[in-house]
Amino acid sequence: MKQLQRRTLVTALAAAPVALMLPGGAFAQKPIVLGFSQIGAESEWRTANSESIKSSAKEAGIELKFADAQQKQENQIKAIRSFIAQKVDVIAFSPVVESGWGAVLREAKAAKIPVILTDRAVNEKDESLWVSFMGSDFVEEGRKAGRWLVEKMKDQKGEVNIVELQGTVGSAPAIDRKKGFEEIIKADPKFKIIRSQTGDFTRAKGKEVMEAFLKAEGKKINVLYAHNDDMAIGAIQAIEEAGMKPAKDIVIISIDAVKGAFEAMIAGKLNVSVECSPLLGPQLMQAVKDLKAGKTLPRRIVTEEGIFPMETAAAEFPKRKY
Ligand code: GYE
Repeated sequence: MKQLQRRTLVTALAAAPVALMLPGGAFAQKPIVLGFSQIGAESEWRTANSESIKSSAKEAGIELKFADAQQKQENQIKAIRSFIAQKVDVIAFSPVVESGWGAVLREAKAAKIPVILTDRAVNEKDESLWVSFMGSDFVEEGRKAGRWLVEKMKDQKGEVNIVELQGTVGSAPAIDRKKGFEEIIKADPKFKIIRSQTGDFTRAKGKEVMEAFLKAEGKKINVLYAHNDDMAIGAIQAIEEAGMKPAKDIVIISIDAVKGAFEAMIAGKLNVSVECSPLLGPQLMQAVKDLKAGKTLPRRIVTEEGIFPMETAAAEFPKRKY
């Protein structure tokens, strides 16, 4: 070590608070601090996503400040403001809805704190407000659900009456999963969405809204398209309580492919689940490290995913990680 460096080190040492020194005399490197604003704990998907982020931060040695917004945008905005005030190194968040983020994102930019979007997109015009967006292609997930249905019903002559349980109003996955599904089914006029309402991505709401659908339409319903597994699982309960057989009297399609969906498929109550991976933690931590190392991140990092029809569920189940 050169003389000058040593002197700087000694000076730094003299000034350093005790917390900076590790047992054994080595210096603790200041960890990267990541502020993460999570939507809530509305679904099995979300729980797995939070778990992935927490465990991979620990593994990567990144100090994580984790805030749960209980599905409220105002809480997310508050959390992001507090991360800015605390001068974290990087902010990441999963925006509950697409719009209304401009002001807080401009505040982060003014404070020179890079923002990474995970899981859901925002619809702000100024794309310089975030450095990267990582997550699934929700439109494609909707298309996969639609293609599966078109194939399943290809020999059906009469009308196919569909009820749809939408995700959170104004959220990217609700908007895009609807869009992708409709794009595919509109090719054949026999497919009709006769009811469509939000179940807010939760089991309880999925059940409640399905009860209302059944009351209004009863046996007319041929298909349920749920924007996530939790709502489908809630709806399955409603269908059984109405004395009908899920996956037989009503064909059920959902999205996420969480463990609960596999259990339902193995039990013969859910026909298919389109995969949407919540395991974004490792790639988020890598991105945070890359940013701090001065690298430029790709603007878009898309998650690779598949589709699991009921017939494949038993063989796939042991391999599932969420
Ligand atoms: O499909 C749903 C969750 O944004 C992809 O949010 C996520 C969705 C997921 O509540 O279960």
